[in-house]
Amino acid sequence: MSQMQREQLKVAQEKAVLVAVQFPRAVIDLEDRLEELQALARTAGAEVVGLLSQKRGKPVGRTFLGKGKVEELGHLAEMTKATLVIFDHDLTPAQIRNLEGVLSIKVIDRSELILDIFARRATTHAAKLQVEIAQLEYTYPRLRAMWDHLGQVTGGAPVGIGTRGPGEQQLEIDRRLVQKRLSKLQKELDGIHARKEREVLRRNEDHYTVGLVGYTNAGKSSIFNALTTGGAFAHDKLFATLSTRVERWQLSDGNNVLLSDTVGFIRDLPHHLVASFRSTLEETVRCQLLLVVVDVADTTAHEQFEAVLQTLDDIGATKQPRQLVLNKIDRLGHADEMLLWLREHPDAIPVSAENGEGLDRLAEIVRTHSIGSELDLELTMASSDSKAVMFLERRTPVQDRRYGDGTVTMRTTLGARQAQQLLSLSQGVRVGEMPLSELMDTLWPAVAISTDTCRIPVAVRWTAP
Ligand SMILES: Nc1nc2c(ncn2[C@@H]2O[C@H](COP(=O)(O)OP(=O)(O)OP(=O)(O)O)[C@@H](O)[C@H]2O)c(=O)[nH]1
Ligand SMILES: [Mg+2]
Repeated sequence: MSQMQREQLKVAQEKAVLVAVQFPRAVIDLEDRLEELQALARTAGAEVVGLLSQKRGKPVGRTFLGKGKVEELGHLAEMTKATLVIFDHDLTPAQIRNLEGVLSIKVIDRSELILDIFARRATTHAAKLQVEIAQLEYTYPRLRAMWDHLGQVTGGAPVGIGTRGPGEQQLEIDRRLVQKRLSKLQKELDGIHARKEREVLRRNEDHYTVGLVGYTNAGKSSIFNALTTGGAFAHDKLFATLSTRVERWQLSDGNNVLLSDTVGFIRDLPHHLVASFRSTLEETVRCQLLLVVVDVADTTAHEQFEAVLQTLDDIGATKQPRQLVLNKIDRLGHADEMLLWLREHPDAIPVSAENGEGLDRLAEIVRTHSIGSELDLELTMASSDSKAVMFLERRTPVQDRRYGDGTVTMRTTLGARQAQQLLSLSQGVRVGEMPLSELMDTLWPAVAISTDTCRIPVAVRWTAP
């Protein structure tokens, strides 16, 4: 079934004419729309042979474009020997049917194109499941509508309509079978989802988790590779990454966090795709800190940033603090663009995954988030308490050690989150005569410790008397 679905949508090796329409109040220029559509089409493996654009008040019901424009599209397709037309808009099944009737070549919309890319790139079991569900939900109803039409034009056996043409066998597929398939896939995906959720919960208890999010091609995987031992697939194609990868990010002071890289966002992401990719996004959405990566060298960087914020809201990633990361600064010709960003977002960190610029500063900010508000403290524990001793030696800047009767007292700087980690390793750490566990709320205000409500931690420095 999944093979069949993929074939129906195949865009690879087709010669495509791209169509974009500018409606009033559109936030993105026609040129930028077409450029992104070209990148999507190429990513899907099509050869772009022609572009057609138009500015108009609203779409025409039957064919989306006006009659004259449809004719123009027909000529363009003929001249360029195109085998496929891709619209930068979602079309209704009826519009697709009408357009294909007039043009006599395959027509697909932006969502179908994105689904095709996802289908080609999905490698993990979960990703394949998710794509198939989205295809069954989005594409299947459209194919049914078309089959009736194609059946009429070709006398029952639609041929010569390229890969969208369903073969006879496919015509026989019963809607009920598809429903059955859908519920089987959904059940399997729910199982994966539940397992993921448990994994994420456990991970967040043991580690501080940081997620990279951003528009597709912003450079998330490149940053991920620059900061960890790598292994993420980074490529100048849209949707290079389709599953989530988690690696340890070793910060310079001995602390480490878990960094995750995930699928990129795009404006007007097909609704079904967002829904079915929830389990992939879940790992990132539940991270304790989100690094929102923007490709500042892209002409539509601001619109991309808006689309990312919108998607984060849509998927419910609203609780954790966000850190804006301005990537690809090596590609900026002049500083103006960056200054604009910094004026609006003074806390943003400019970086280049390509040459490493700014990554140290990013690490420093993440460190501040991950260890929480810092306090200078004198901590006493049994010198045989190796877990606590090792933790403090490795993770904190111990300034001096005094040994007493089977005890050691260390002067060091400890963050709120580190204190929690320390407590999970040992209950025998004291501040003076008081157990550290009883002083937590007094030393660090509860708000700085809770992962949900944590905002940028205040750099508290307080020396125990
Ligand atoms: N010049 C320059 N190119 C970069 C930088 N960061 C990433 N790139 C390039 O941008 C392209 C996309 O990078 P990726 O890391 O795959 O982007 P992504 O955000 O993971 O993309 P998806 O997985 O598709 O969402 C690749 O060709 C990278 O080499 C940078 O700082 N400077
Ligand atoms: Mg990626």
